[in-house]
Amino acid sequence: MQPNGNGYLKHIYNNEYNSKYSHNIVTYESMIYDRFRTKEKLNGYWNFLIDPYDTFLRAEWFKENSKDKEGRELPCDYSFDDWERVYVPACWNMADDKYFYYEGTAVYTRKFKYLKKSEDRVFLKFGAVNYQCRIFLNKEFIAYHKGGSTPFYIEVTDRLLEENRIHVVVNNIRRRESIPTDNRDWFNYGGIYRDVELIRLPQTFIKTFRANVVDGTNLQKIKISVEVDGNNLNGKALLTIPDLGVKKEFNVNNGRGEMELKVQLEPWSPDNPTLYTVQVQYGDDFVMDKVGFREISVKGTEIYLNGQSIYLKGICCHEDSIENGKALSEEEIIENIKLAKELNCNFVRLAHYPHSEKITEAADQFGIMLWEEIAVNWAVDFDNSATLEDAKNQLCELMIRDYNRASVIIWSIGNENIDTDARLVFMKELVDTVKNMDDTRLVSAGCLINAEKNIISDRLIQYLDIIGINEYYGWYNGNFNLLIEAFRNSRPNRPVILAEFGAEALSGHMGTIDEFFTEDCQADVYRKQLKIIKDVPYIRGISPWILYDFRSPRRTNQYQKGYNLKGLLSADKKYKKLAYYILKKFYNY
Ligand code: GCB
Repeated sequence: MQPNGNGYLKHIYNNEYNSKYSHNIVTYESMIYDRFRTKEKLNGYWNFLIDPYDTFLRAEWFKENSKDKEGRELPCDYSFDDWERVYVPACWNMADDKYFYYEGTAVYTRKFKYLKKSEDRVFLKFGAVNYQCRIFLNKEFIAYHKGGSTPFYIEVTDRLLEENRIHVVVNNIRRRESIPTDNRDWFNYGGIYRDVELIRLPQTFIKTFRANVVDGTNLQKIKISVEVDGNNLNGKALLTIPDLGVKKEFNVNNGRGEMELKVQLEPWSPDNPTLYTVQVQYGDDFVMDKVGFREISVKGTEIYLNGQSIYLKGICCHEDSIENGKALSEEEIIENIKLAKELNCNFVRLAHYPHSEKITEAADQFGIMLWEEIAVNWAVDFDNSATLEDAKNQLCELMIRDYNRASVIIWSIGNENIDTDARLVFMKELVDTVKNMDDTRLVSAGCLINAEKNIISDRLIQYLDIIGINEYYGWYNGNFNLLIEAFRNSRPNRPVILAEFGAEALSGHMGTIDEFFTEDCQADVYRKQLKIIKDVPYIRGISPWILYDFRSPRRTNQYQKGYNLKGLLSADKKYKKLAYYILKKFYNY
């Protein structure tokens, strides 16, 4: 093929096409408080195409050039409206068997109408797109986002027409330098799998809105703070909390305002998950949230909720579903929280990446404490400064999204990384990022026992509030005596949570305790683990691995068939394995 005279085919010689679309980066800085705001959903059927050669980007299809310089019609390699239609939000892997293992680029497109009303500004929100995402609106490249599990926002005020065409170019290739890195023990779903929405706002609007207890005040004082964006950065905001009889004004200066006030409140706790409606009016803008107020802290090896020592009775959970992949329905999300409650849990570890904000809202409502995590999992490219920036950005996006959720008590900055110098520097930056942005929660990470010395000695621990330990005695290591010794050898000066332990079992597969993949073997591991754990005074919580079986392409034996079977329930959540009842009983005290 020869490039023709006017250069229409020039792109086939251009391998630098990616760098053309690596600016317009959207980060946590452009996030907007949006819970309970009126939104217009752009969910529904979109046209969809897998584009393994990146032809959309290379040939700039978004420009819809149909003529050459002399005005002659050119043949066209796409017809957007005839592409297959898939539902958004969803994972493409679940749309059709032919996409199940697809990793690469895919293009989504649709048209939508926009009728200007009284609003002054308009923002486009994506709840989550895995992993890289480039947005083109009305033939222009407008945004680039990295990170597969957190929301991002783009102002489109001056770009919207009455009739609009949007293209979303998604790429879910696993990369060494990404967060998560290329290797992991879960399925790499792709696509736009959380809501796409338009948000209309006044010229000056409330960009961030936070409500929390002031630490160390015995729940006597709360703090409300806002950040305002727009022309009118000085004025008075009105705070209303009807159930506390609060109606008070506070000043906003240079776009920032905050107020601390004395209150007498019912603290939020798993047994009594009280939520208050908190509202703020500023100029033409109004925001509200349903907020639980609680204090979480550590002292010595104890964890305190509202001043009382607690034990975290937890379970880990992936965001996975047989039918919907990562795009859980609201019913499935609530079901997961209810299943944890039924297991007598007060705590869930949301592994290993940010789950939907809807589960944090459900946890607030039903009373479950949460551990939220970013996917700094396994062998991350710790020497790479771009990887660190990506991790920090995802962490900030998560913290900003869920700041008002009382249920979230722990930010986890990673899972099972080897204790190297580069990793320590990287993780210290993440700890500092948390401490700068949110001092109302605890920091942790899933760490490993030092196998050589058989002791808890990961250097990261010095920076954490709570030590998370993952260990698989009874499964990857059969010698339980080593576990007893490891706990005996260790003298942590802060609380430990066993953030993972477990064993695999195929639902209904019975046998002896010595036969791998039987329910009996899994149950025996739980029995032995719990017997050891309960006598270790510094262990202040556990979250065994895992609530229900989940997809993982690494798991290929005759029982697994593409699933990690360490669930207490089967993947469809209909069957409870023997170990489920053991843990449920252990928690029932
Ligand atoms: C782990 C990992 C988790 C795996 C689990 C397992 O330690 O944190 O991602 O799925 O073990 O089943 O091996």
